[in-house]
Amino acid sequence: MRFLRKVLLLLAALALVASACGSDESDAESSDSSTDSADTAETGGDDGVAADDGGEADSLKITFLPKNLGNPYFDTSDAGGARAIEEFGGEFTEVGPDAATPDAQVPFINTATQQGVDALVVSANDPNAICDALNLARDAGIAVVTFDSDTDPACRDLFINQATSEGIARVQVDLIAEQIGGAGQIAVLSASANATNQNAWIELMEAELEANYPDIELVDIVYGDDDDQTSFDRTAALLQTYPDLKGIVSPTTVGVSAAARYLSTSESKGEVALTGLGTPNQMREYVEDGTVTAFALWNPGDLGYLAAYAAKALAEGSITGAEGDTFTAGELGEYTVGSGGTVLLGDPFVFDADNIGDFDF
Ligand code: RAM
Repeated sequence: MRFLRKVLLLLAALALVASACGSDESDAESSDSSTDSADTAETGGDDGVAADDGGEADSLKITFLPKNLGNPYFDTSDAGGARAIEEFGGEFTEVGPDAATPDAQVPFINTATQQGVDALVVSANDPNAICDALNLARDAGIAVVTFDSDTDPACRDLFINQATSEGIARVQVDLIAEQIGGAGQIAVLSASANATNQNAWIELMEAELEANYPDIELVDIVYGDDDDQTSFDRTAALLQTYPDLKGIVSPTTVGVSAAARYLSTSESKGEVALTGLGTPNQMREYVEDGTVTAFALWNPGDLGYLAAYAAKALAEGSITGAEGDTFTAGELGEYTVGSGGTVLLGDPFVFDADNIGDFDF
């Protein structure tokens, strides 16, 4: 099997070289914040891959690829992944682009494929742009897990979903409705225009508004690209363009914290409500100063932790990603693969002034 794997890796590497020739992608901008596992990775030979019989791996090499680096949400989720990988004695690496653009992740996937890692854990910036690269990785025997933001399901083995999309949409709509008294104009400040997760949530938010809140009008959806300054500027522009705006929903931790920072020193503080998906540490000061009353999220650390254990189970061959497969995710316990190759972490959680002090992430 090792020979077969090496042949597959070689073929994949050749295919990558061929595809790189026709692409303007470059590794020049690559960032790698690996926990420096390279030494151990090499001294153990190139088959940290587990036995095909599902036995324990000596040292599984698992690479986390977030939407972008420098985003505290992914710092927390990837730290959860690193903790899990340390628990089971694998090697954690984190790589990623600076900007959350559709195909910025492709060179990182290709590099991981050439390196012959055992598993890739990816939050996709685009449902299709990274598909071919992911499938090349899979052809080379690498387990591909998406978490947080999925690709086309045909390009991965499992998606680790933070909460149901319906639940994430509903909690944000209910929060903004409550905060603006059930009527008036609202806008959405999203992440990047192609983000699979935000787009799924926005579509369901629109349906939820239509079904249950006829007096709320969604006047605009703008994109801050999960970039702090862009999100800050988009917030300013929204307030200027829509003087009657009652509220903003930002389903991204980068967007909601940048919008809160803008609002907190503007005339609109307390006049324009803001909610969405945020981390307690980024939102704390805005809850304390009254800019924001409540927002939602899940535990990103648990999400990364669960994704790492799912990657381990796939790489070891103890699951294939089929519906009904079960695996144990360390201290989080047992999980079952649901339909469409997804594993659900749990329910979204609402943070407010009463409970935010209990959280530190
Ligand atoms: C940002 C990213 C991420 C999303 C969170 C809520 O950090 O867009 O994908 O899940 O917000």
